[in-house]
Amino acid sequence: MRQQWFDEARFGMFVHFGLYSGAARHEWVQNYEFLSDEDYRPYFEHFDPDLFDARALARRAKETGMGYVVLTTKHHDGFALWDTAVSDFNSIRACGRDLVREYVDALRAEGLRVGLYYSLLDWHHPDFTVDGNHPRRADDDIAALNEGRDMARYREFLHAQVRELLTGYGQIDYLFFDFTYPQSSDGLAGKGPEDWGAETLLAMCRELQPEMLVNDRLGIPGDFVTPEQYQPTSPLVLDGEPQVWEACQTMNGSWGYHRDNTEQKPATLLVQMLADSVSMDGNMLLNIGPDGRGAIAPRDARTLAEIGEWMRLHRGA
Ligand code: JFZ
Repeated sequence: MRQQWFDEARFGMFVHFGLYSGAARHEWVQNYEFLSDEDYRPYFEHFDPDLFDARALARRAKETGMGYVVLTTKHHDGFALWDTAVSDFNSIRACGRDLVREYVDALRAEGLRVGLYYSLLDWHHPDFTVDGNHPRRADDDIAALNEGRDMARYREFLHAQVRELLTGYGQIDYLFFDFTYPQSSDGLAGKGPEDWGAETLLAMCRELQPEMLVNDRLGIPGDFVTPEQYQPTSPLVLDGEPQVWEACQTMNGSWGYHRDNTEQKPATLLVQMLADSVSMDGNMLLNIGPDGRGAIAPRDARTLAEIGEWMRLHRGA
């Protein structure tokens, strides 16, 4: 069974890190505040993750009792944390580092499974059409803005980037695509499997990384389903088939570092949620958002330490 390691691990760490971490007010900041490329540029110019320590991160995940980690290689803002050849909007250009390389090496050194998150949305790419989820959705003439934009070209770019991730970094165990939205928040048309070339993309994943688990947010069935921010109350079954599932959860309501968000879930609650997931045959992917310098926020570090303590006491061998 391809997903045996995933079933056995039950608990993983999600890491949201990118330019928005420097803004420190939610990973959708560019969208929420209607920021143009120019407005957003300073976060690129000043990106300096001097405290991003992949080894420390991997050790932290392991000490918390987690079996795998999932890093945002590119979030909706389009900024790539690796040395991508198809865009200059990447971490090599910003700070001279391939953070995906550092991350993958660190996980392997700690014996953890390697997960990547990749955003299907891309607010930076000039061919990604402006829809209701786009930072420029409030522009006067969206039709005019979209005239030169061509999702077929974006698709090529998207497939090229995923190919880079699946060929340049050895074995990848897990891929989280994000996400398909038939309608965006204000009721405008969304984007779906046809926009992503989902079937072709999934076939490429199978070809390049046959053992890799792929989630369901391409809008076509994958290897596991991804309830977000809620806990299923029974095992998930579809057409009589038990589903492999993973709930992803934030510590405080924002995925990217949010300095002033203090609604931290206590470790006791998170442990309860993990136990609930496991009892319903599911996994839990618990998120941290390192700050703009790449450091794990002290409040998150404390929570992880408390969970780790519980895991050591109660998980057994
Ligand atoms: C997405 C992102 O927009 C968000 O920033 C974060 O990365 C999260 C893990 O994923 O948000 C979603 C995606 C899908 C759903 C809800 C929020 N959904 O299917 O309900």
